Amino acid sequence: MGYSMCWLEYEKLSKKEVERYSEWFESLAMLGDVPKEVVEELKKFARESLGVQLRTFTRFLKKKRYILVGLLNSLPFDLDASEQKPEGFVLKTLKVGNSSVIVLTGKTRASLVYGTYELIKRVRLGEDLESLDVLENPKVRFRMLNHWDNLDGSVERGYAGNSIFFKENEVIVNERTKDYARLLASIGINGVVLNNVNVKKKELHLLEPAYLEKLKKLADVFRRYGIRVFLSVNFASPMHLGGLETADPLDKRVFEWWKKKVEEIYDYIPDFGGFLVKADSEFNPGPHMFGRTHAEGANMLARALAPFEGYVIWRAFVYNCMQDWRDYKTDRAKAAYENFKPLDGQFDENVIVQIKYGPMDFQVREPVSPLFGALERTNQMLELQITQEYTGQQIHLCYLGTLWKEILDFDTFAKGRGSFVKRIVDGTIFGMENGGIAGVSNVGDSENWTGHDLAQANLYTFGRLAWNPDEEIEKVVKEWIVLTFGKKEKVLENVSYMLLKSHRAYEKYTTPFGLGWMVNPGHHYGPNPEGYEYSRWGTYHRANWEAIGVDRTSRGTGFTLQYRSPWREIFDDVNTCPEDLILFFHRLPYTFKLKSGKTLIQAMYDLHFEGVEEVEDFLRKWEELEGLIDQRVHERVRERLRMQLEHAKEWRDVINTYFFRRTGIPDEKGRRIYP
Ligand code: GCV
Repeated sequence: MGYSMCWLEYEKLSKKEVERYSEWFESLAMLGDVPKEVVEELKKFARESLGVQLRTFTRFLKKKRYILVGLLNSLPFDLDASEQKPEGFVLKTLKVGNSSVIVLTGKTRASLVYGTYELIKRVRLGEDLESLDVLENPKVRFRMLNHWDNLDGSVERGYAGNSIFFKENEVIVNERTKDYARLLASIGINGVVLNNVNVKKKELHLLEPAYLEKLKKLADVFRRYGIRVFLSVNFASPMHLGGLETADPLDKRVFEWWKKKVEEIYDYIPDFGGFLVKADSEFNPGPHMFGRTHAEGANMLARALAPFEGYVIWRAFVYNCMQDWRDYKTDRAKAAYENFKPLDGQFDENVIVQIKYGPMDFQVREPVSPLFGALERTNQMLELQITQEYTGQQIHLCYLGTLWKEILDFDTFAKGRGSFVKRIVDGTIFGMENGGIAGVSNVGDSENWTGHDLAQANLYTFGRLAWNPDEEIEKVVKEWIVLTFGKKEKVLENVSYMLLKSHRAYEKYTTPFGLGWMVNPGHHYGPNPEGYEYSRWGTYHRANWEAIGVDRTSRGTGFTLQYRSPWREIFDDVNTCPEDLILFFHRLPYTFKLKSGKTLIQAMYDLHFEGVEEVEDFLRKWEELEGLIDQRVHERVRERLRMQLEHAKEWRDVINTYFFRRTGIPDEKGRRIYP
């Protein structure tokens, strides 16, 4: 096969487990229309993990134990389904005559697929099946992966090989496509954007019949697993493809062109999800070019898609990327709010505004974007970056679940206490039901899909949190480890330790205190304290000999004023601002005293030394697992951890040296810093 199946490798279970579970998996009763994917998956698991052949029947059985699958309306008995949403499933162990039956049911094909993976997962985690009573609904409507894949097979910000969808301008549909769909369905993903948001010349043609025909084949595979496909589109497509001299959203000819195009797409892909649009952003065309608003642009596309239940996902990543570094008034952090807040209430129902988690761009730490909670009458989708552009590019171990959890749990106070980001994207706070969570995919055609084997945990966690943002992160981590490496106590202990500490460690040895950005321009790997200091991207820290940071308070750029109370006051005041964001919001002298009593500069030095020590610790913990984990995986990860350690030292020394040379303030502990 040439690639692993990540958390879906069905390894043989122990003898005791086989005894405990196999009877269930000998017989499957199917009532009505049961997707073949469900049967295939159950058979595969029964065979590979339990060593039994699952036999299928289309009636009730006399067996002591068996599984019964059917859509809710095919079941002859009444299960209270009032709480069940279209994608939700029920898993219930019932007594039927003398039999004990695990009933898996739901309202749609997708619900049965989700329930199948849940049942298998429970067995692999060693859970009880005798008294199942599960009703699970996804909390979030759109659970999406955004691929930044290009037709030539390259992946923008991809660190796991080439695209699994495209190669040399061809669309790839093969066994791996199906396996990818299986992986995604097993974590509840229901939408995939196939191509990069930067839609360049070649990718424009994805909207043409020659490509649509091939994309149809991809969509046919995904559909069977409950996943709709979406495309990123270039707003100026009517000009490039349709020969119009304008793409003005209010021009009738433009709308007609899109309408026709959309009809054509749905001829090929009847459940096509819709468009993702990066407009007026980083040189991509958009409605501003024609003097129109983002709402006018998005709604025009939305009206073409509405008859087919298609959606427009419109990115809020809009800012001036031609800033002059000498300009102290413009603050990039303010841009998304300034562009979109005034449009609240103007977007159609099938438009979703996709907002990056922070106001800048996927840094290791940023405050949560103030746009969440500011938009009250707009569908909102949270955008996370699973691919590790600024978080170590899948060379560094950087588990992102802990960060994502903090973001989802952030209380915007939009409608008083409890207005968490997760409650906004799940529609609870403002009743906007078409919300979602999108993650920029970290997948490529490498053997382990994600480059770093442990980066699979990020993909897994993303799906689990998108399905249920209330899930406890420790539980998700444990699940992933057991499903991936089995139940060995030591593996569980060491790997969860490593994962749970890794984001903070990365933050410590790179850019703590919300600084961000001190990376090499372009590829964004490795330290470069002034790499973005004199450029046009609006990402400055303005360090001089006595102070560092941008004053984003009400006395400075005013960014804090975009937050609701009490955050605006909390962030505004240096005494209450969370210290891990203190340099995002404040400009401070290096001698500023932190709550610990340390000066900022000393804390900066300390964190950098600590961060490297933590990576040494990760490496030790991993070494201890030799012989307990598949040898090839063990070697691959060890190799990456060694590189991480080297590169973490580079970060430590470059950043510490930079600050020492700026300030002349020595490390109190006398450690080596290069003068
Ligand atoms: C796809 C950052 C990345 C770009 C990316 C952009 C975006 O600027 O560096 O590669 O483009 O974000 O999210 O649109």
